[in-house]
Amino acid sequence: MNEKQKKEIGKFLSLILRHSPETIQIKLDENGWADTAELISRCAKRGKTFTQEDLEEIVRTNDKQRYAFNEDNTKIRANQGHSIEVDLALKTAEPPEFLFHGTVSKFVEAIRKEGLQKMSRQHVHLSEDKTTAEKVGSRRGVPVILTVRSGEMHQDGVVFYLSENGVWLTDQVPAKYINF
Ligand code: HQG
Repeated sequence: MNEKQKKEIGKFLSLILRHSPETIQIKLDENGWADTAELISRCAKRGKTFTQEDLEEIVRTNDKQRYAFNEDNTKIRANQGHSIEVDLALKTAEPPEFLFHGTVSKFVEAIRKEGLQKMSRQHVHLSEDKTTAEKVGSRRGVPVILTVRSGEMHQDGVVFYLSENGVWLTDQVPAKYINF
């Protein structure tokens, strides 16, 4: 499996495991897990052919560690980024003083008014470093980086979660905690 194929399968896995498992008529359990063997066979029926070993390589080498197996590799799920409701049993954590969010200028006015909202996902996604936030923003155009005063939010009682792959998540960020 070459890099291009790995990327293509990875994107398909994100679609299935985060947004629409019904695309291949698979069911995720309440914690977001899909049965690995069933995933492989249902993907194959849709022309996305890969083996268990391919999948293990994708999970191991994915640039953002987007997916995880259970202890015996019989189940797989996405570590974060879901739009469907799943209980990831996310761990709460104390955030650093500042976290970053990459967006684009056309959203800034709304963010000034409403703060950062989770939109179609389960959480607002924040990064620990500006470079990552820049990459996130670049998906939509010229990135605009917002600085979130997460330490202050935490002091005020707002809960933060840290996903298995190091993404900071929270329910919303009121505008008063954002440095534009
Ligand atoms: C914006 C990728 C208007 C927000 C990335 C963003 C990330 C508002 C967009 C992960 C708003 C939502 C998540 C408001 C927020 N008014 N626009 N009040 N509040 N927005 O994709 O953070 O590569 O759901 O700025 O790397 O861009 O897929 O969130 O532009 O970690 O693993 O609404 O997805 O990860 O977009 O990206 P998204 P995001 P993967």
